Amino acid sequence: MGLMSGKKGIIFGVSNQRGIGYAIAKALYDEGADIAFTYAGDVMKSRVTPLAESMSSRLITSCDVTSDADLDRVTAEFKDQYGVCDFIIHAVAFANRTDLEGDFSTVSRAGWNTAMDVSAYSFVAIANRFKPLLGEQASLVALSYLGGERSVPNYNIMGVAKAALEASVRYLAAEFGPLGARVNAISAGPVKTLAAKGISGFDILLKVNAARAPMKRNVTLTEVGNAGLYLCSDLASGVTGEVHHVDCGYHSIATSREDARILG
Ligand code: 0WE
Repeated sequence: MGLMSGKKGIIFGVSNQRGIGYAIAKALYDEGADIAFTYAGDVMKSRVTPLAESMSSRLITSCDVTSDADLDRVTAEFKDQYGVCDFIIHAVAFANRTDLEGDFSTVSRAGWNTAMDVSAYSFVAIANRFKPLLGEQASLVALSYLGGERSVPNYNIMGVAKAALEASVRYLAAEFGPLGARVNAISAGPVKTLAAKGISGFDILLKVNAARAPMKRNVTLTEVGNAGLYLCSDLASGVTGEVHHVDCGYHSIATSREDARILG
């Protein structure tokens, strides 16, 4: 009996085999979960479909999370196909490339709104629509990053969006708790995924994180996937409103031994 056997849910934001969304989906699938997948656009359709089929998915559908009509349709499709929803994974984020470099204060109103809409509001909009479908011990999980709590060079508007996402996790946890549903976030350390491709300074960021983290390395996709499995499973039945760091301990240090040595 797998940890997720008999549980049905949906994942937003799988992009390819090297992403965090896929890593979580795989960890859930390997424990018996029945997973619906959404993709944004035709390029993603061709990438996500074989991955979803490899997990015998019963629903693979398009979803632009900035479209209320799409969210309504996807919710209806899920209800028709599965009836009850036991878990929701939100692994969606987007900011304009130009807003992920240079000075934070140059962000435009439109750039701010895009990042907040795709990366934070969408989680709340999905949670609201799926609320009537949630099973008795449902679990909602969003993906965050330390840049939502502290400034990280170039993360800029995405940091503001992750702060909003993490606050939304707490408000949703308060609202959904009485229904028996839990709402949490995973704050993953940096991982070299499609979402990180071409981001200026990302390789340096990976080096800095590995050098300073208590575990002296970066987190793996499998580790983030397993954390997603834990939060979705009944092993985490007492956990809600939490931002769970899966980052080899990087968030927990202020000054590393290396910093002290270099500057001392
Ligand atoms: O949340 C993220 C990245 C999300 C993301 C990625 C892109 C790349 C392509 C959002 N929007 C876009 N827009 C694009 O056009 N991460 C946690 C990964 C990440 O991104 C960074 C980081 C880290 C870490 C950007 C700057 C600095 C650090």
